[in-house]
Amino acid sequence: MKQTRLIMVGGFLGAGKTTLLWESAIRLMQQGLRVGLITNDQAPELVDSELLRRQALQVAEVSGSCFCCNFNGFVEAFQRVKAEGAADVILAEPVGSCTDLSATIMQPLKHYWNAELRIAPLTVLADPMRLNAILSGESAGLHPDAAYIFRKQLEESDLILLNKCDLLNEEALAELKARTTAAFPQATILAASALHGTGLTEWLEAVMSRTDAGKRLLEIDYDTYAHGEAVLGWLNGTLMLHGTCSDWDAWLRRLMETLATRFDTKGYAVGHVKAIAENGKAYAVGNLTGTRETLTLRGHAGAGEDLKLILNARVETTPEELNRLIKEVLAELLGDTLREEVLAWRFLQPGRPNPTHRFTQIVSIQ
Ligand SMILES: Nc1nc2c(ncn2[C@@H]2O[C@H](COP(=O)(O)OP(=O)(O)OP(=O)(O)O)[C@@H](O)[C@H]2O)c(=O)[nH]1
Ligand SMILES: [Mg+2]
Repeated sequence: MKQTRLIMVGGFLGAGKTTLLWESAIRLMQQGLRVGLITNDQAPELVDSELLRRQALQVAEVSGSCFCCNFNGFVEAFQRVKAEGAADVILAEPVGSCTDLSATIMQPLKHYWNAELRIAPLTVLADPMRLNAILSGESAGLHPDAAYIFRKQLEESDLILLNKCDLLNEEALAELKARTTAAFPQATILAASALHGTGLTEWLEAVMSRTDAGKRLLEIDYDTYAHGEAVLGWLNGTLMLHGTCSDWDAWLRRLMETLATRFDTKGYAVGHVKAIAENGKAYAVGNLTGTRETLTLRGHAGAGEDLKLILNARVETTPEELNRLIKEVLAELLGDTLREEVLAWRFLQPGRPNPTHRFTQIVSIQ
């Protein structure tokens, strides 16, 4: 049986996983490989899936819980991707607040699916600003239990990819590499900028050739882990906005800036708030991965009468408060000239992680 290479890319919310998957998928396809992607979230209506599908990539979504709590859903997803596209490579992105993947995903995959899959080392992406704070024993603006998840993700990794290296000078990058190596000696440390495409060749070489997946099992306190997830309110919404707007980019910018300012004023730490504004083929994307200065916008949605807006927010507050605040901001920005039609709207608090499998021994493969 022809084996499919499976590359799992974890890491905290906003670390750049989807950006890396997108850029890597394109490179692999340019080498003539057939590539499938699997995204994951606590609820459907994902900006990530929408973005990846816009690049004509084949995407399967596992939503409703993380991969580890829905192992069978993950297996169905990779089988569907394989069947539909005869994929040579599958790139998979777990929820950014998920950890203990080695025990709950990597070991069961090696145990049950070794004949079908060649599993790459577990890569964990890290945002350098957050990582620097975590390495200094701080919580990177997050609740200490959310910071605990960030640390555990790195602790169980086979390979740490320091992402967003375009934001660091050479000296700062060398220092971060040295500190990361000292703190997480089990992992290979590589650096990249998923956004600008640097460092990806070396990472792709490692994950396309190595099979030392899941070399380490975590010691983890599930109460702290569950609380670290539960401090984040989660909101996924899809809206159609009707009414004439001469500049949807400016509208999206105002939406993201207003949200950022409200979260900062209230002292609600942001995991990741992302929005895609789609006006037919044209689209713009906004991302907020912390306080207001982390806000970025790209793409162009132009002008027009109808806009599809998908909004995913993971913010440290209750889901009810997150819903109230986002609805309030939307109402302000819609004013009298725009009308909203809600296509989907969910807000929730992630439930306690309850893995389908949890192996307590490393599975060795030939
Ligand atoms: N400067 C810089 N920004 C990056 C890089 N990679 C990703 N980003 C930005 O980081 C933000 C988050 O990127 P995503 O790829 O959505 O992050 P993610 O890890 O998939 O986030 P979740 O799915 O919410 O966990 C976006 O604004 C990206 O443009 C990078 O190499 N450099
Ligand atoms: Mg993502």
